[in-house]
Amino acid sequence: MNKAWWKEAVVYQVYWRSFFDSNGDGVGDLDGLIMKLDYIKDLGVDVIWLNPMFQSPDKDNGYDISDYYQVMEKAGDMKVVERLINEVHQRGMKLIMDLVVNHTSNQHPWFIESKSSKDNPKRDWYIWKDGVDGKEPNNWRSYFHPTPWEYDQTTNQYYFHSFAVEQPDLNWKNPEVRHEIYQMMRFWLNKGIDGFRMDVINLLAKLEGFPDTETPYNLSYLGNNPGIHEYLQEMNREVLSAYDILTVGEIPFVTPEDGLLYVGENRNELNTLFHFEVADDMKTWDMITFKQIQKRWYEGLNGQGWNSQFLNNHDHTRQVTRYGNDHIYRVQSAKLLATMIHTLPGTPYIYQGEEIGMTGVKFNHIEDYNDIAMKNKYLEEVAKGKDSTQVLKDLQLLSRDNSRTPMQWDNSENAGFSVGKPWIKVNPNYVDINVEADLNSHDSIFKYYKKLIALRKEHDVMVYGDYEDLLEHDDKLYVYSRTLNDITWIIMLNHSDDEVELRLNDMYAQKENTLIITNYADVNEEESLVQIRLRPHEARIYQI
Ligand code: ISL
Repeated sequence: MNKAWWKEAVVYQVYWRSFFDSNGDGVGDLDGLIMKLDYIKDLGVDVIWLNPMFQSPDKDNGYDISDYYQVMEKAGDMKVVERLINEVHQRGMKLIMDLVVNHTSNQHPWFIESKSSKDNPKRDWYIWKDGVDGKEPNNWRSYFHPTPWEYDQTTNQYYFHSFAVEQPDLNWKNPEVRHEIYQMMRFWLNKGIDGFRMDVINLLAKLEGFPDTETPYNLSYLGNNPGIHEYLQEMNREVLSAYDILTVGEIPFVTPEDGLLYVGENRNELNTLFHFEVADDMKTWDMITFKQIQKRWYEGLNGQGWNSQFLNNHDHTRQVTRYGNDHIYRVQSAKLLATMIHTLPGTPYIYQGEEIGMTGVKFNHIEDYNDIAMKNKYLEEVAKGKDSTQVLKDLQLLSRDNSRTPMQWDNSENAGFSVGKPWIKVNPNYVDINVEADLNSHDSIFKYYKKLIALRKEHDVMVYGDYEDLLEHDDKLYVYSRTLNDITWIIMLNHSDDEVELRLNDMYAQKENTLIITNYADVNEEESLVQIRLRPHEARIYQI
C-alpha cells in the first residue's frame, strides 16, 4: 500500500453557514470561519472540507450553484476566500472545496440560455426530452421529488433533475460542458485549494436512453452508469493529475467492487470515496450490519483502494443520536464512536460539533425546518392524505437539519454562534453542550478527539495496519485488530448500554500489553486481557 499525505490526514468538515457568524446577520460566514481557525488547528486536524460557498439562490443550501466564479454574498467575497486559503495554509492545514458539477442552479446563466429555445447553443448543456403521451419521459424518481422531470412550457419539453426542480442536471455527454468544468476546477486549484470533495460524482453518466425501470421510483439507476469512468479518467488527465491534492468522491449506491473502480491506485480517477451503505442500510445502529459493511469494504478495496470513514455530515444526522446514546451515556458514546471511526481503515472525517458530542434536534413545527429534501418529502406524504403530525414525527430522525443547527460555542445566547437571529434554531441543549465547557474540562469529548488525532500522528499502525474483525457475530462488542509489522493494536468497543464480558482467545490474551487510550477514567492498567469486563459504551485500545 503506497503512503500518501491524504491517507494520514484527519479531515474536519465545516458547514460554514452554521459555524460562526461574524457580522450578526444570523448566518455563519467565511470571516467567522477564519476567526475560529485556531480552534480547528488546536484539535490537530490536517484538512478542512468547506461546503459550497459559491453564488447560489440557496434552495439547497449552496448545492444549487448559479456562478462557480463568484462567492455567495452571505458567505463573503473572493477576497475573504483568498484570505481563508492563506490563513489555513499559514496554520499548516489544507483546504478542500465541494465540487458540485452533476447539476447547477436553474438560475445559472447556462440554464437560462439552455431553456430559452431548442436551438440555443447551450440547449445541449442540459438534458431535455419530449414527454410520452403527455406525461414525463420515464418512471424514475429523483432524490427530492416523485419525478426527475420538470415540464417547461416555453419549449414544450421536460428537463432532467436528479435532485430538486431548481437543480437541473448538466449533460456530461457534451464535451463543451466537461471542458468548462475542468477550466473552473483549474481556476480554484490555481487559487491554492488542496482538492475537492466531489458531490454525487457517480451520477454524471446517465443511463443511455433513459428507459423505464422495472422497479419505478428507485434511485440506484441514477449512479454508476456506463461512461462514468471515462469522464473521471479524462478529469484526472485534464486536471487532477497536475496537482498534489485530495479528491474524495461522494458515491451513493455503490458496491465495494464498483467502488474500487473509482479509487483503485491504478485507476487514475479519485483518491478515496464516501460510500453510503451505513447511512442507507442502517436507519439506527445495528452492530452486525455495521461489521459486515466494514468487512465487505475492507475486502472489496483489497489494499488497492482507500476508504473514508464517517458517521455523520451535513446530510446525515448526528452520530451520537442516530447510532449511539445521546442521553445518559452521551460522553462515553461520543468517545466510543470517535475511537471506532479513527481506528477503522481509511481517512477519518469529523463533522463540525461531533468533537463536542452535539446531538440531533427535534423541532415541533415543519416551519422550523429548512432542508428542502425534508420539506418536499413532508409535502409529498401529506398530499397522500397522511396525518401531518405523524409525517413530521417520521421525518424528524433523518432530517438533514439535525446536523445543521448552529455550532454551540458557549452557553450565552444563541450558543455564541450569532448576535443576530440564527437562520435555523439552535439546539436548546447548547447550555450544557458547548465548546467552552469542553475546553474547560480535562476529560471532555474534545480532549479525547485531540488525543485520538495525536495518536494517528505517532502510530502508523492506525493508518496502514491490516484490519481483522475478532468477534464478527457479537451484537454488542466490536473488537478488531490493526497490525503493521510487529505492532498489533486491539480495539475493544462495547456499543451497548450493558456491562459485557470479553474473552479474547489465547493468541492475544497471554501477551504483554499496553493500554493506549480508553474513554473511562478508572481502568486498571494491570488488568490482563484474558477476561475483561467492558462497561456501557466503554472503548479501549491496547498495543500488544
Ligand atoms: O441527503 C440525503 C438524503 O436526504 C442524501 O441522499 C443526499 O441527497 C445524497 O447523499 C447527495 O448529497 C449531496 O448532493 C445533494 C445535496 O443536497 C447534499 O447536501 C449533498 O451532500 C445535491 O447536491
